[in-house]
Amino acid sequence: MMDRTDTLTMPFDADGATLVVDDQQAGSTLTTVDLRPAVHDYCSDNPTAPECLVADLAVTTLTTSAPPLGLVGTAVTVTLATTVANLGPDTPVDASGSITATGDSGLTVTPGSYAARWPALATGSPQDRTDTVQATCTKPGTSAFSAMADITPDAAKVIDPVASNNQRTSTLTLTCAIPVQLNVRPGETKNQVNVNSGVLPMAILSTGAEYGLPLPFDATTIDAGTLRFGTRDALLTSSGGAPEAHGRIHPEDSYEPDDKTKDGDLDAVVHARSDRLGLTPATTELCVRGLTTSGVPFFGCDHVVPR
Ligand SMILES: [Ca+2]
Ligand SMILES: [Ca+2]
Ligand SMILES: [Ca+2]
Ligand SMILES: [Ca+2]
Repeated sequence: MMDRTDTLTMPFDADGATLVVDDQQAGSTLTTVDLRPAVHDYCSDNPTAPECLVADLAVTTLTTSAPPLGLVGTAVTVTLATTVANLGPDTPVDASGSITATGDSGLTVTPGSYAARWPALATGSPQDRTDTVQATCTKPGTSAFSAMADITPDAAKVIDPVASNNQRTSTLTLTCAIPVQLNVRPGETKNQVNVNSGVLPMAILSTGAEYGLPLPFDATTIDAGTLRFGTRDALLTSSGGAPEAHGRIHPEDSYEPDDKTKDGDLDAVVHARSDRLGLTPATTELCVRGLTTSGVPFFGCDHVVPR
């Protein structure tokens, strides 16, 4: 038996993708050759050849945005905005790439990656796309989120002469609060609030991982000066809300959410002026956010009946 080497010569086709060698007598495929690396090598060496194209593709912007405050165990939506451009000279060219999002050890991010397509990307006509991912904190405080976008020409005959602008990253710091249990009007289940006047008593409870809360919380560690009371939207998306009316917490064994039992450990009884809470007759929920003395954010809510 002898090995033999044959050479198959064919015209150069810059759009060729695969070469299939068939054994016609046997009716079978002998081999399939990917021509793209050969085309790419040829055009890299001869970018001015008439069969080849030159287009500097670039990821020109990548921005990431998220709500100012998330909750441990609850996903927030992070928005990734990407703009890509063809800086020429040849135009238009089809391009593709990926948008990838990752978090540090305190974050889970889904989905982690999107395949991106930018068809007929032309000079002077950048293309935008927006992707969203869900990020969930597994610990309170700050976590690092990072996104990356890249672009590459689809055709092997298109040479991108500048590699440094083919990829861009964007980072974001997410802040997540420990979910806590608030009890509006401890000892009363109706939780009626006069929206026009009065000082509203509430208890922020010291809890274990109970009442559906993912982590334990010691309410006696609250930094009273950081407390804000208001609607969920006002507290999670802006820095609004009413402060603690006396600027201090009252450590006291207050009522559990059933408004009947006391469990023996100290909670934080707090107060806020009702007319500063931003409640309307349609509001069904009053919330609190703040920091512990060691700077850990927390957030919790209870139902209310404004009148
Ligand atoms: Ca480029
Ligand atoms: Ca109550
Ligand atoms: Ca407790
Ligand atoms: Ca207690």
